[in-house]
Amino acid sequence: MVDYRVDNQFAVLEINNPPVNALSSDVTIGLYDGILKALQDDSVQAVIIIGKGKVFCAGADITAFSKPIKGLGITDVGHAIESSSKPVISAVYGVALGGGLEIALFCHYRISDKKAKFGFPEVQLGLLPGAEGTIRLPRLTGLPVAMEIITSGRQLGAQEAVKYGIVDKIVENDLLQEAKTFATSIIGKPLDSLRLRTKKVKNADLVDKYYDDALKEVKRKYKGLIAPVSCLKTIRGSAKLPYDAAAQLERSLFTELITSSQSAALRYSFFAERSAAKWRLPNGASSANTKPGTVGSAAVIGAGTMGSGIAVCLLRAGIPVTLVEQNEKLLKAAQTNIDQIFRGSVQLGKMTLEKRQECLRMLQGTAQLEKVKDVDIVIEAIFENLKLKQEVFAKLDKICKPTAFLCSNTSTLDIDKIASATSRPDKVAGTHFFAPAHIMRLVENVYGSKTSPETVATVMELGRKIGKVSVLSKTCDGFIANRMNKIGVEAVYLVEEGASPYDIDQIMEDFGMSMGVFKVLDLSGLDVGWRIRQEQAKALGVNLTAETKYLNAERYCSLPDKLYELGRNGIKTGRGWYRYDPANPRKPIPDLDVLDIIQTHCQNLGIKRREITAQEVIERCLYATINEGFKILEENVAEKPSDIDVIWQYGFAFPRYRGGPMFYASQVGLRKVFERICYYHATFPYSKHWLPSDLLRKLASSTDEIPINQWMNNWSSKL
Ligand code: TC6
Repeated sequence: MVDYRVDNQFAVLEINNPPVNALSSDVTIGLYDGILKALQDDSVQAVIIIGKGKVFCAGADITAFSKPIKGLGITDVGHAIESSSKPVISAVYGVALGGGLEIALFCHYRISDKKAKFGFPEVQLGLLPGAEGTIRLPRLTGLPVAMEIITSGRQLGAQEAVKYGIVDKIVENDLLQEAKTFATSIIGKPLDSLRLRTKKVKNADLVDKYYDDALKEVKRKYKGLIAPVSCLKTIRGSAKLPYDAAAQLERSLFTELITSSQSAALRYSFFAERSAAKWRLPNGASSANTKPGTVGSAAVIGAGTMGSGIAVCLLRAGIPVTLVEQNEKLLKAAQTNIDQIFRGSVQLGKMTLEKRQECLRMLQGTAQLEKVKDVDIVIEAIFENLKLKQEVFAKLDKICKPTAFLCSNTSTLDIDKIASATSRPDKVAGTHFFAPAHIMRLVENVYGSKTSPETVATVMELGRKIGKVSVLSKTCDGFIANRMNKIGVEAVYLVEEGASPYDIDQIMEDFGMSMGVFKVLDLSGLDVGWRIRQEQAKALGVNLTAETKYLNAERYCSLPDKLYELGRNGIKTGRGWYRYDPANPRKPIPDLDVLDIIQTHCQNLGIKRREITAQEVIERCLYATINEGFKILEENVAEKPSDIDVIWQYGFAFPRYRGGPMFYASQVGLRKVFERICYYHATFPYSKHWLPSDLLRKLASSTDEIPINQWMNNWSSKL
C-alpha cells in the first residue's frame, strides 16, 4: 500500500492504493512505518512522499467511515512526519484532497505539478477536515482564506495554492526527479519554523469578527447544512486555543459530524452518483461488458428552449451540432439564443472567447432534415406529441446512416412506441434533459424493450462526456422522474383540505427543498398543467368543470384550473399561486386573493377545511412519492434505489444532505413509512398513488431494518 525505497540519500514513500490512493489503514500504517524506517537509516537525508498512479491522495477512505476505526489515524502519521528530524517533502500531482492535503500540510515542504489541485472537500460529505486541517490551514493562509476554503470545499489550482503558501514550488518536469533536486537544496536547513504547529495564527485577535462574517455567509449559502458551521467553530478554536486544545475541539466536532444523519446522507450521495454510471440491464448487459458507439457529431431536431440548451451542452463538449428547425426565422432566433448563453458564460469567466468562437463554428443551422444524414447521433426535442415524434423518427430512420443512434428528449412518452416508427428500434433511446438543459446536470436516459446494450452504453457515455450525471430508466409513463413526483398532486389536495399554499411551500423549503412546489408551478406556468388535464379529460370524453371531484376514478381538484381561467398563469402573467411585482418578478408575494379563491372553491364544493400540521404536509408530499419510488423499483424501471435518489437530487433539487426520497425513507424507517402509507390509503381511497407498494410491504415486514443497498436482493416479483 506504501512502497518504500531508498534512492541515494532519499527515502521515497510511494502511496500505492488505486484508484485514488485513499488513506486506508494499510496506507497510514505504511506511511508511519516508512517514516520510522527513514529516520533509522543513516544514509537517508530527506524523505519524499509521492503517489503512484493518477493522483497524490484523495483523502481518507470514505468507505471506511461507516466501519469501526482500526489502525493508525492520519494525525498519528502526521505527527510522525512533522516531528521528523529529517526533512519530509510531499510531491503532489493530480489531487491532494482532504486527509491527503492534511498529510501534505504535516510535511515540511510541498512541491507540485502545475496541474495539481488542492482542497478540503470534507464539507461535501457533511464532515470537517478532522486531521488537524482546520488548525493548520489558518496558520498558513490566515483566517478568512482558511474559512472560505474549508467551508466551500472547493479545489484550488497550483498557482492559487502557491499564493496562499500551501505549495512552496511548482515544478515543470518529472515530479520525483524535481522532488529530489528540491530536497538536495534544503538538506541541512533548520526545520523548526516549517512545523505548522509552532506557527502563530495571523490576526488571531480579529477571529470573532471573521467568524461572525463567515457565519452569516455560510448560513446564507449552505442553508440547513451543519458541517460548514462546525468548520467555522474549529477554525475559531485554532485562533483562540492552544494547539492541542484546538485539536481536541476539532476531534470532538468531527465525531459529532461523522455520526450525523447529514453526513450519512452525503456519503451515500457521493457513492450513489458514481454508482449511477454503473448500469445493468435485466438481460445481464452492463457498463462493465458493453462498449459505447462513437459520437463524433450530432444533430438536434427542434431548436426551442430545450433543443438549444441541448445543442449548447454538445458544443461545449466539442461535438459538432447540426440544428434543425422548420424555418430560417426560428433558426436565427435559436442561434441568437445559443450565442447569448455562450456570451453569458464568457462574462462569468466560465468560457474563453476563443472557446465561444470555436463552439459557434461547430454549430450548423438548417431547415432541411436531410442535412443530418451523416451524424452519429440525433436528439429530437420537438413538441411532446407521440404522433409528431413518430413522424419525425420515421423520416430520420430513412435519412440517417444505418449506424446512427436516434434519441428522443421526451419526458414521458413510451420509447417503444417512438422506436416502432423506425426499422432500427435497437438504436432508439430516450435522452431526457431537464430544463434549462445547459444548466441542469441530470440526463435521464431511457431504454425500450428493443434498445440494444450498445445504444444504452452510448447515451450513458455521451452524458458523461458532456458533463452530465446520467441515470438509466426503463421506459414507462413518465419514466422515473415524472412518474414518481407526487408532491404537486398532494400539495393541491392539502390546499383544498385546509392548508395554505404559502405554508406548504415554507414547510417544504424548511425541509430542504430549494423551492416550494407552488413557486415551481408559477415558474413553469399554470397553463402547462391545464393543457395536460384538458387533454386527459378529452381522451376520457369528460368535460371538466369547477365541480369536478373525480376523473377516471381518481380524486380531482379543480383549483389550479380555476386560477388558470382567471388569467393567473404564474410569473409570466404577474399572478399565479403568488403575485409578482413587475419591478422584482423573481420574488413571489403571497396573495390574499388566492386565499379567497380557495375559500370560495371549498364553500361551493361543501369541503370542510381543517388544521393541517407540518408533519402531515411532509408525509403526504413525500410518502406518496416514496411509495411510487418503490413501485418503480418493483417494476425494474429503476435498477436500484440510489439511481432514484440521484434523479431527485439533480432533477428536483432534493436536499443532498437528506440523500433523496428513498434514502430518507430508509432513515425514517420502512415500517413507519409503510404504516403511514396504509393509513393514507385507507383515508384517500380515490388516490391510486396511496395503494401500498408490494416491495415496500415486503421490506417493512422484516423484523430487522434492511439497509438500502440490500433492498433489491430481497425483491422477487413472485411474492
Ligand atoms: C477525509 O479525507 C477526512 C479526513 C479526516 C479524517 C479524520 N475514498 O470520482 P471518481 C473512489 S474525507 C474511497 O469516479 P475521478 C470512487 O468511489 C475524504 N474511495 O474519479 C470511485 O470508485 P469506483 C475527502 C474513493 O477521477 C473511484 O475512487 N476526500 C475516494 O472523477 C474513482 O473516483 C474527498 O472527498 C475516497 N476518498 O475523481 C475526495 N475518492 O470506481 C473524494 C474516490 O468504484 N473524491 N473514491 O466507482 C473525489 O473528489 C474524486 O473521486 C477524485 C477523482 C477527484 C479524487
